[in-house]
Amino acid sequence: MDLESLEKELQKIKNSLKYPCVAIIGKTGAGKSSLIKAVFGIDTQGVEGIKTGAGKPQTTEYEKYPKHPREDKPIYLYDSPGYEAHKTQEFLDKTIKFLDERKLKVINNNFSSDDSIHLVWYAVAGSGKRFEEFDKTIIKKIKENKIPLIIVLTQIDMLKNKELTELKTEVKNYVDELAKELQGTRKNLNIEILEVAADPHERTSIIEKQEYQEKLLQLVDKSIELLPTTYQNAFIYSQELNIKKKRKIAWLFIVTGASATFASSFTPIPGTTPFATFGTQYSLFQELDKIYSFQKYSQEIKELVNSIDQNRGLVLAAGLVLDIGSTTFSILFPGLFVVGETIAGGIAATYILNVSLAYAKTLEEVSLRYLSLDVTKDEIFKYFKEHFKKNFDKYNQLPNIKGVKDIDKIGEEYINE
Ligand SMILES: Nc1nc2c(ncn2[C@@H]2O[C@H](COP(=O)(O)OP(=O)(O)O)[C@@H](O)[C@H]2O)c(=O)[nH]1
Ligand SMILES: [Mg+2]
Repeated sequence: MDLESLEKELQKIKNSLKYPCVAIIGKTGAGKSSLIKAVFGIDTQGVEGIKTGAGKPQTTEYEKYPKHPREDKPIYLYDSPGYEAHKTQEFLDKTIKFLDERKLKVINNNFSSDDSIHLVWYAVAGSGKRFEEFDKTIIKKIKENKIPLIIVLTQIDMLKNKELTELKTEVKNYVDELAKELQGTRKNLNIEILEVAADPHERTSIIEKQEYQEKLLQLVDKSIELLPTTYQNAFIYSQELNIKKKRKIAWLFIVTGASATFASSFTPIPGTTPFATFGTQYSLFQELDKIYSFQKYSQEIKELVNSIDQNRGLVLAAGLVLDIGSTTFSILFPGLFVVGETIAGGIAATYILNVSLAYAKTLEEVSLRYLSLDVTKDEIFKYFKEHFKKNFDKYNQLPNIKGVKDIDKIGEEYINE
């Protein structure tokens, strides 16, 4: 397999992901940065483009973050600028201007992507316990500009049940009033009201934490639903809470790797060409690492790969790196040394499919298990190894690939598993 052409193919997939633009608007201290951190794992404190929080220089303008597209998170975020309590009017003016400059343009029934905002999360601070006039003004503007909107009641762990109910009722009443004014309904105007606690206080019980996690997941799912279809995949890729939905994205990359391998008829004969297949595998793994936000561990896996004696080939490579017995490989490819050219691509593709499905599935399991827990790297690696082995054995049962249709079928089963 020609590594360069595979990388080109993988790049094409990445280029096909259209970056959604999500604006997170709300008062200073409403919990916007905490929300961004919880959903996307992006730390905006002190990062280029977004500087808010106590003691940090505050930007006074809406700034797109990041300034340049990032490969590991295909998304753009706008965090509304921080402002001092008495400068409400200034904040309001800036926000209205911002919304007008970037309203979602509908051209021939298609949404144009240039500089428009595809979704707003409007944060209403639970801690403030108040839904204010300027909140209403901004929300109205968002809807006049036809931007899908989720009103997010934040920091709900700081509210008593009664207070939360009151705040919710107040917001709902306003939205209904607005819907009437704009001659629509909450539903067809694409307005949702959700509640979260992105960074609950330390005394929160584990059960409550899980409930809050569930609420954040609802925010993610609603966001996907409200986004124009073409931006959904990149959003799924970028968020870190709905892990299962990522399978669809992982498959886009896996199928590319498998198909390219199939087409190239490359034969992964142990002892002769291990690194070519490893190249395919490694490029794919790197892409999968990003989808599951596992990049910080890529290096370690790479070091394992590099430590392998090249001459001992794939059998040992697979065995050493990922702790699989070498027999697995000979069972997978019994006729390896006698097959003709035409089946060769099938064998290579079967191997790539097997190993990358096992890898993606393992990342999924690791992510689900450690989603909201603080665990050590060693624990993650231990869990990873065990599960990879199990998954490799499982996908090893897949029939050998004889054509591209076989690959599609495996994909369908994997996504719906
Ligand atoms: N109790 C509680 N505190 C929160 C929550 N979310 C954020 N905070 C705290 O509220 C403060 C402001 O949050 P931040 O995300 O910086 O707000 P921003 O100014 O809107 O970006 C910080 O001290 C956070 O730790 C939450 O869900 N519960
Ligand atoms: Mg902030």
